[in-house]
Amino acid sequence: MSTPIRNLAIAGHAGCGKTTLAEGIAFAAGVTNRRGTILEGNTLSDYHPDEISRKHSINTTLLSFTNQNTKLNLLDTPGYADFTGEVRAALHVADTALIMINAPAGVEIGTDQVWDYSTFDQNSVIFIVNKIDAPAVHFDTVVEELKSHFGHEAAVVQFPYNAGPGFNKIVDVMKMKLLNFKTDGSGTYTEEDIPADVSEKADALHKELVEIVAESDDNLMEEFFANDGKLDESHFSGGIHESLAHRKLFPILCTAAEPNIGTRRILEFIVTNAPAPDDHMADVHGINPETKQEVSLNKAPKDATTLFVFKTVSEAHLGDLSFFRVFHGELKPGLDLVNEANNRPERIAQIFSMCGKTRKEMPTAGIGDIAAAVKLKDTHTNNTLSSKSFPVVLKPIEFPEPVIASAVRAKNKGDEEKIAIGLHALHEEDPTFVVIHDPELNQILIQGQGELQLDIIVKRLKERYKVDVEIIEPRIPFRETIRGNADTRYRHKKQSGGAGQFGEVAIKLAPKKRGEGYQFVDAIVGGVVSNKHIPAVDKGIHEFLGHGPLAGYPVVDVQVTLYDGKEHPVDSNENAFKTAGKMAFKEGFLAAKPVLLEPIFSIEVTVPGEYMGDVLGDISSRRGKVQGMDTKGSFEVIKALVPLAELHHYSSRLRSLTQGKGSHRQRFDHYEDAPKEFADKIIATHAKAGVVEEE
Ligand SMILES: Nc1nc2c(ncn2[C@@H]2O[C@H](COP(=O)(O)OP(=O)(O)OP(=O)(O)O)[C@@H](O)[C@H]2O)c(=O)[nH]1
Ligand SMILES: [Mg+2]
Repeated sequence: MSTPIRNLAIAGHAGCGKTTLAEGIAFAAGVTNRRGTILEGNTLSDYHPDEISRKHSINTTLLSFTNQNTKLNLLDTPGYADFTGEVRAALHVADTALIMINAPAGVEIGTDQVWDYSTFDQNSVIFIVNKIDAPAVHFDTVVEELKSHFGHEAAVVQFPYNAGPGFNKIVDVMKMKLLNFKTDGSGTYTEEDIPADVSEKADALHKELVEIVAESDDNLMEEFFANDGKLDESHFSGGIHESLAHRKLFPILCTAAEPNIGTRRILEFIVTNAPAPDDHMADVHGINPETKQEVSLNKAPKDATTLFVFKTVSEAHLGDLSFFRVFHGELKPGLDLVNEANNRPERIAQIFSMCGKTRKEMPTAGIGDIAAAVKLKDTHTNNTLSSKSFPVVLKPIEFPEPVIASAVRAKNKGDEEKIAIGLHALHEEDPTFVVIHDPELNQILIQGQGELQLDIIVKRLKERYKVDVEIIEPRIPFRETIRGNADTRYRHKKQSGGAGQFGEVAIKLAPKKRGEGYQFVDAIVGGVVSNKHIPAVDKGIHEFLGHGPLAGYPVVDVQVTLYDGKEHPVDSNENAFKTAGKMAFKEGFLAAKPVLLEPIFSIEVTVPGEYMGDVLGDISSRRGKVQGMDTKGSFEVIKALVPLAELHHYSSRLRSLTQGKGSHRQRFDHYEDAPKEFADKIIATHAKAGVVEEE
């Protein structure tokens, strides 16, 4: 029989202790004989130099190891909002989410976020309340918060006996024992009787747990009553496993990962109770790329293989690694699969079991397993590889939309192409990082989840592609339009040597509604401008629309009516009418109360209530208009409209205003007249730049 597998992702708000816990679990499983720490920078999962120097995780790290005859694939995800794409990807392939909470802080915005992701992916959830050794820990309050945020399926399996500094005793209401942990960092514990002062509490919680689990196991209640209101741990197992797999129970456990209290019991708990891959994903569906019909992997032939790539890493010392989960069949080196995204064949070379930066060659990866492959030719994150006999595309990871944009400029001329190649490769590695070459603004825009992510991208670009760029403010895509009407006549006449140029037009300009665009109306009567010249007028104006007369930005929403003109039998031609149209338009536009339009974004800011005042004040100082407020759990959600020109660095500002507890999303909403003073500044800057250009 093949080894049972447990796929777990540790997720939670930044700094709650995920990496420290992962280290403790690996240590308890015997992977290492010395526990690394964040302070010393020697943990298994934060091995990247950026992670060591910044003291927090940037990448999801896979720690695979075997314990008690079970293979654990533990994904340690970063908590910082900038790297939320890593969390989404990890939860997409994990069966169980270990959602960690920083006890002194309670449910934070990052907790809520990962909960939403785990709900989306229907992961089993185990809550781990960490840092119980910190001063001022109110465990019961955290439990209340968990229940009110995530429902009454959140049930206590453990509570601390001596919370606060020196914490080392946990009451386990599944075992109905006091777990007394050694304080020497070894993580070992002895089981003792539950002390009398908490026995009533333990009994009540034990009963609560039994009642929840009994919903998935009919016999449990009878056994419970027959046994004097107590159930042996072994009787729980089947029920806990079932309730977890069906999201009927979200057990709450507690730890102090740093001093290694509680960790070993977490390892035992997940090995025994966490769902196996086929408990959680019993029936995976995908789309047959040929028929476009939904297909079930359960219907795939036994010898067909399907795998999904959820992460790509390219590092100098590791080479290109594609992290995957096997969803059907078995993977062996030499196997030929097809990448359904581009219909190209991929031959699997070596496959590796990963434990941080250590990799160990595997002869085979079975169904449900998570591992890494090297040297895939043309496979990226979110691609499905499948056998020819059963082509399928699995549901992709839904990466979040970018929340910030910056622009980059090469420090050295001539590097542009290398920069483009490098940024493209970095996007393949991290799909939440988006590169756009904006021809209108003539800038390379880089977009992502936060400034830290973009800083790291720039650093990687330098390290790997040896090109230096600086991050600059992106130009704002202003627009120009008119608020009034105008009527102008323009004669273009040139008589210099040879053939002359003659074209005269009279046009009326009128504003149109936002979004209606440019419209040309031919109202010539009596053939004063002959049919063959009329399109030239339109064309001349059209060519001009890209660079408006006010400040060089595209012109939108103007109606132009050509109602009169004159032509010359010899000198009139297309060019003459193009020029006449253009010049008439320019004069008319400037006479028709021209205005500068600026893009307005709608933003949604989520913050704990206590920061509302500061955040609202900041929004109004950015010329923002609040549209509404809502409550989501213990957070306030503010909706507002803010000009893009005022949103630069907003995510960092919000982070500092709320001590990292606020987050925001933004998207383009509409264009609006820029306030006069602001518009005048932009127009003046443009005029100055124009003068420089002409010099
Ligand atoms: N007092 C105390 N400190 C802890 C505990 N667990 C972790 N820490 C400390 O908290 C800090 C953050 O720990 P990490 O393990 O890096 O937390 P993380 O959740 O992985 O952080 P990110 O990956 O950046 O989100 C480190 O300084 C740890 O030493 C704990 O149980 N008690
Ligand atoms: Mg970490």
